[in-house]
Amino acid sequence: MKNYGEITGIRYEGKDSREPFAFKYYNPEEVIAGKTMKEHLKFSMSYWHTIDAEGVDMFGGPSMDKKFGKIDPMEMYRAKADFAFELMDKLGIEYYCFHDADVAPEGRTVRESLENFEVMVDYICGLQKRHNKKLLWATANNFGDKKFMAGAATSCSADVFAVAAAKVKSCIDATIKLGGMGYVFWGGREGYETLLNTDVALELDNMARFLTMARDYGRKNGFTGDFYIEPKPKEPTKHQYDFDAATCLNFLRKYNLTGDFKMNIEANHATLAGHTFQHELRMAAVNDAFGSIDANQGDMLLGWDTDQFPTNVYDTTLCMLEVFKAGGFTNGGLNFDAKTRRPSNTLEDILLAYIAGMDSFALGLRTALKIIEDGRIDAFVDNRYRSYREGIGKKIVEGTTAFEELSDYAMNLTDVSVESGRQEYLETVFNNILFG
Ligand code: XLS
Ligand code: NI
Ligand code: NI
Repeated sequence: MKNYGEITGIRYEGKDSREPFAFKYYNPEEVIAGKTMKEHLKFSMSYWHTIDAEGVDMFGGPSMDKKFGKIDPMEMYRAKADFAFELMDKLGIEYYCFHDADVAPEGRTVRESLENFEVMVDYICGLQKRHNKKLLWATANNFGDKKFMAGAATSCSADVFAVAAAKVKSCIDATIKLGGMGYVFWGGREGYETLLNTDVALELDNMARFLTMARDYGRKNGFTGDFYIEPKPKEPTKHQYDFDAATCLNFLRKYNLTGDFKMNIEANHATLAGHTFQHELRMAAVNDAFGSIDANQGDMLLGWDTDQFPTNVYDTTLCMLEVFKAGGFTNGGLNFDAKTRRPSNTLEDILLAYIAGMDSFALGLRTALKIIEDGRIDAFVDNRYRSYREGIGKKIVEGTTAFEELSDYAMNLTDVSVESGRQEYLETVFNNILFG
């Protein structure tokens, strides 16, 4: 196999190619359903997993070295940034996402860290222009440092709340400077372990105060993109406040934050919440909050966030169907919040992992379109609800009936029956479309 340095760019070679460093299904410039594949999919690189994570887990240290031979922290982060943009070039990825802590070294004080961050944002701004890349979204790492051990916006300490605000403020500034169209809030440690030490009412109110101030700051300073909440049910805390899309939407409604905030749905978080990926996407979409996607997959036998590169074509197909139903991406995209397995520890593995994820989503895009074009599944659903298009059903939908009339109607019914849902049949239709 070639080594990383020899690989200039990953090209589309089609499904019969045996070249590991080539796309089999992702043909970026190919136009399908009115847009290029690149425009449909809007792939993004996650800085934290790709550029920083070195394979550390609970049982062992790094299995990779991403220090690029540097010792001076600022020099190291510049080398990381150079590598990041070179990697995006090789893969033909247009977008990227980062946390403040991914792109700059921590200083000894809050001030020093923010200054390092600002310097690095300028450096990245230059790279972004030279390499013609775009920031999909940024976020603040308000969970890693020990000061965030009891949360950030939901910490018991007002000083920590203020530090979190300072970090989000500078990340919003960076997002504006870099022309980013999204800003993510993943709850990090916003949640709790036990009610014996927790004032849930105050913590939730404070989280809303924090998000409201962030929204106001962003809008005042010219941020016109979307704010996203990324739901996750557990990990690191036992009860994460942003459990799933429905929980987040309820929170946003209670505190009048809908409109500015949409969902960033992560596949692995959906399954941790006991939902399917497509369920979470649909819940977001039907509540006008479909935003962006953290594309990865979990392992159904493991109960944690394994953040694997997505290779399950059923899931990518169902995901892309939801993306189409939601009208496609506007400010959002498909961010690979995914990392190679610890033993896949070479630079080539990073390329191969992205190729796997991008090809799986390209396949998902192609198969989702086949399902839409075939039309059998949509027609089935449409027909299943036809009773709401006539008679009493029409009146229910139009809001022109009431319990008195419904009761009279019901009492005159002699036979009440429901048609079969035909799930197994529909599953074979699905397979038939996918595999011919
Ligand atoms: C962690 C989250 C995180 C967010 C960004 O589980 O997925 O990586 O995407 O903070
Ligand atoms: Ni994520
Ligand atoms: Ni995750």
